[in-house]
Amino acid sequence: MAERTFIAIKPDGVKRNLIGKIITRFEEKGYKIIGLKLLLPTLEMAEKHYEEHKGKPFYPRLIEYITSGPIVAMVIEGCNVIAEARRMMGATKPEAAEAGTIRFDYAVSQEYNIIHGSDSPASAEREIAIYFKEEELCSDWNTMLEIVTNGK
Ligand code: D4T
Repeated sequence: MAERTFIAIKPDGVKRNLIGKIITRFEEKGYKIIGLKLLLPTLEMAEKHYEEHKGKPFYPRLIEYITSGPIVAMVIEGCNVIAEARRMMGATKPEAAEAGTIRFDYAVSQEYNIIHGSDSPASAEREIAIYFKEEELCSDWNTMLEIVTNGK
């Protein structure tokens, strides 16, 4: 069944010029990008996004990090995309991430780990709503392509 998930290339990924490489992995896998923007997360967005971690020792640094520079926020769609995108990202700790995953290939720290992806359908829905309005999502690509290629 087609699902949607929220993916963010975190500030370290953007600063390290990895936007294209990371987006390419999801495109080449076959997922459809239906939402895409570069933005500087506000404190309010960051606190909403990471509310489950509020009170944990790493929370203040996590908020500082995620608001320290622009992120690339994305919504991607496809079969089992929530779990599969997490598998493509690899474990939170890069040393535990499997070879060939994004975190294995590009990250060395659990704290600065390049990418975020929703971990469940409920998180995906909640996180998408923090960063996107429903009207900013384009899921009718095939129709748009028809128009472009057939002039209809
Ligand atoms: P995110 O949410 O950023 O995609 O990461 P994960 O889903 O893979 O991991 P998480 O929710 O457990 O952690 C959120 C975020 O906090 C940082 N973190 C986590 C940290 O700095 N120290 C820690 O001990 C933990 C557990 C890394 C990711």
